[in-house]
Amino acid sequence: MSLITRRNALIGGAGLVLAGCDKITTSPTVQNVLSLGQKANLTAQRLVQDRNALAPEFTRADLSPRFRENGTRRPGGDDYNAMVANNFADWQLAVEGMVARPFKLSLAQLRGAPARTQITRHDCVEGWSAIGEWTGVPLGLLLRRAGLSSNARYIVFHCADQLLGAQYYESIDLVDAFHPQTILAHTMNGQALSVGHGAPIRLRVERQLGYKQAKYVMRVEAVASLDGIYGGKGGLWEDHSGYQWYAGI
Ligand SMILES: Nc1nc2c(c(=O)[nH]1)N[C@H]1C(S)=C(S)[C@@H](COP(=O)(O)O)O[C@H]1N2
Ligand SMILES: [Mo]
Repeated sequence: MSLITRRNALIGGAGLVLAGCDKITTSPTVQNVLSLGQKANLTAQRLVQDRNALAPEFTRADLSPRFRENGTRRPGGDDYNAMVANNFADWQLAVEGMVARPFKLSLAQLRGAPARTQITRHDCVEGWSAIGEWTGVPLGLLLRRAGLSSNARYIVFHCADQLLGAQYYESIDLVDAFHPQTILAHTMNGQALSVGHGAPIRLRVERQLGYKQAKYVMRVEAVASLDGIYGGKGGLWEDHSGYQWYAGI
């Protein structure tokens, strides 16, 4: 679609009418209005394009020899330990909230689902980066299967661990939720995801910083608002340390 068509669509067809009328379009006032509209449109368009752009992907030769385990390295509690002990055979991921058809999937079902593999760089706010290969189910696929409500605005990831005396959780908007590189990864560097890196599954949302990459994801919930979800700021670090909710790289 050309830029002009987009502009006309955005300003409700007025551009089409004006385009055929030299007298009006050459008047300075109308020129100003048009160029303002065009600027606003370009800004909006750039924002959307920026948000949908892919994060850089690398090759196996670029993989970091060591990928640090950060934050929780093993969730406490008998429940999690019991799940590790039987290889998450009884574990299920719940996809629920504002969806028409909530469902649960076992780890075997997730492993058998269509997957995407990507080699990306993880950037932690603490100042380290590492390149890893992630394989997992595109989140958008799960949300489509669940029939996401048109009132849903955010996807919340409920995790198995606590930090700073609070439950770890994270959230993203629908642009990131349906971004092609947003996956629930069950495999890292070709191996089942380890406990240190978030077993059985962890989020990869590649356009954002490390703390958004929720490990130990137990439940995916679609919501209309983040108000009333834990501290209300959309994530553990956002609630307790003032980190930005949108942590774009
Ligand atoms: N559930 C959970 N997810 C988490 C964390 C955590 O402590 N608990 N730490 C975050 C931070 S700050 C980073 S940098 C990455 C670290 O992932 P890694 O251990 O695979 O390097 O996970 C993020 N996701
Ligand atoms: Mo981090």
